[in-house]
Amino acid sequence: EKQLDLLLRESDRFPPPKGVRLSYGTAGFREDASVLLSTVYRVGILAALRSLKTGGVIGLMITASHNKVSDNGVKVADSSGGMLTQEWEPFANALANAPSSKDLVRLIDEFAEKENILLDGSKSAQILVARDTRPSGEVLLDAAKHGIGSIIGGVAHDMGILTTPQLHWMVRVQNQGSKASELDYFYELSNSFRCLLNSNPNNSKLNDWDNQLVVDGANGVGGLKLELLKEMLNGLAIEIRNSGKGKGVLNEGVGADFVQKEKIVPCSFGSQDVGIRCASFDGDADRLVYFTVPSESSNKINLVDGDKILSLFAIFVKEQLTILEARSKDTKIDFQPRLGVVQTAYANGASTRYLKELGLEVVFTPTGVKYLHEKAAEYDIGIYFEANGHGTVLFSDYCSTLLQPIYWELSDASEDLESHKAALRLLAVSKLINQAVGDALSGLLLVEAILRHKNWSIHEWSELYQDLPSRQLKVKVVDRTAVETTNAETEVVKPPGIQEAINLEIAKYPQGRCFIRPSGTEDVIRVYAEASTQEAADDLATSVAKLVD
Ligand code: 16G
Ligand code: ZN
Repeated sequence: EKQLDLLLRESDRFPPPKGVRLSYGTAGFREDASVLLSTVYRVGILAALRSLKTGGVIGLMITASHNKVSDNGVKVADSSGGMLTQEWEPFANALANAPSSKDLVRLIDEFAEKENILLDGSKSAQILVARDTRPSGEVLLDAAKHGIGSIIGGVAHDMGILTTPQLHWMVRVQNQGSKASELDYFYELSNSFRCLLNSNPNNSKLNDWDNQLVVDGANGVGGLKLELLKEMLNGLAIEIRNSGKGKGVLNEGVGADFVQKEKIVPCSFGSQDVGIRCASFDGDADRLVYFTVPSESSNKINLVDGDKILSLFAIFVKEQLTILEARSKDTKIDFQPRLGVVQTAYANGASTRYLKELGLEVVFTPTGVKYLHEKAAEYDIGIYFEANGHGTVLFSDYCSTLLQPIYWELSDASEDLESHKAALRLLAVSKLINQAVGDALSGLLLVEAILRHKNWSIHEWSELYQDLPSRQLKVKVVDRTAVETTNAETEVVKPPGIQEAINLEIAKYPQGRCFIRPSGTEDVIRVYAEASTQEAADDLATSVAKLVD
């Protein structure tokens, strides 16, 4: 057969590396870039098959996010714009690890038959491919195109250098039948941002808004794209450092992961920034954290992490819903959306407490965007964030279809400007904030719009609650799969006895909380501890780490 011959011939050109076992982890395949050629080629095949199966456009992104510049990785955006369906992960693993071209072709043939995918070229497969700024990205992208081309009917659309969330957004929007170029993305963000500013209750004078915003672009794609978007945002003064245009190395001493884990200033920030509102992206711009530099004498920062961004978004959305609810009798539309908040065990205990005190429904999932996203999608408005800065706000179809008519009815029926503004604001948020995946660019604009709306400085925002002191450690292990957890990773079920020992440690510390989990991206067991003082959190983490060793 033509198809299988083509696959056999092409895949011979991309032999798999010896002695490397690959696994489609929480964020796709990730390794040293030098061993990834065959993997990326094979993921190209997978993306084409996925497109044939769904009948939609699929995305293929080449990035290793916050990891070092010599690493790279590949992940697939499903036709919804979200992560690849978990049902296909075992197939992804089997493909990547097939020892020979023959094995590979047999796997594909069997899988296609099982999934009823016709390999006769009768349909086309459309894949958007993109990469971050890593130098290794170019050849890897080429390998991906070869993979896509190895499926008859496979068409690769090279989108060049993008942030991961831009690619997810394009896939989602294109499958909804709308235009989805980079310019369309920038228009959507800047228009909805402007709309939010215009609906400001204080009608705050743009230029009066004294404090500057300085953004750390992690020397990556996020800084480059913000430079472009910035031009379309009049009224928001942004200074971008580590923009990706200079000499700095991607993710080296910079970026959201560094800032959040080390809690010290990134390169090119320092005493000149004391008190100023600063933000940091990760290497592919799907994470966002804020911070301030508290004093000239140290390099420590005051971190405003994903939990606080989540809290800010939740306050704002809830406020708009409350305004709408008060006027609901003015519309014939019955609108009672369920609002939910999704966190992981890494969320600072103080944030969870704060959110619950606001009367919000808070639920937990294991680490990894795919789990949080799936859970948040169960609500009419679901807000999810990992403490590390990845998150977004999801609006169900129920919401997006009702908000527009509610807005019109309210504009006719009431003099109460606030209520129809509230509907307008929620509509604008649903357009501004990326519905496919967490997005540092759109998250940044939403934070900025809400701070203006509330007339809050970063300090007022940061003081919503005080984080409990926490400590993270990692323990290198031979086999991380020996540890199994349950209850959103808060309890160990295997090996037996460990959880009881952890509980005994926790009991020694006031407000103590601690859990261990196998990393989804490295061969380590991670330890997280929280307690009323930093010393206690450190001690708790250290003693639990010893239990694992
Ligand atoms: C990946 C995940 C991130 C998670 C992290 C945990 C995605 C897109 N990214 O970067 O959400 O926080 O892994 O890493 O899902 P760990 O399992 O090594 O702790
Ligand atoms: Zn990332």
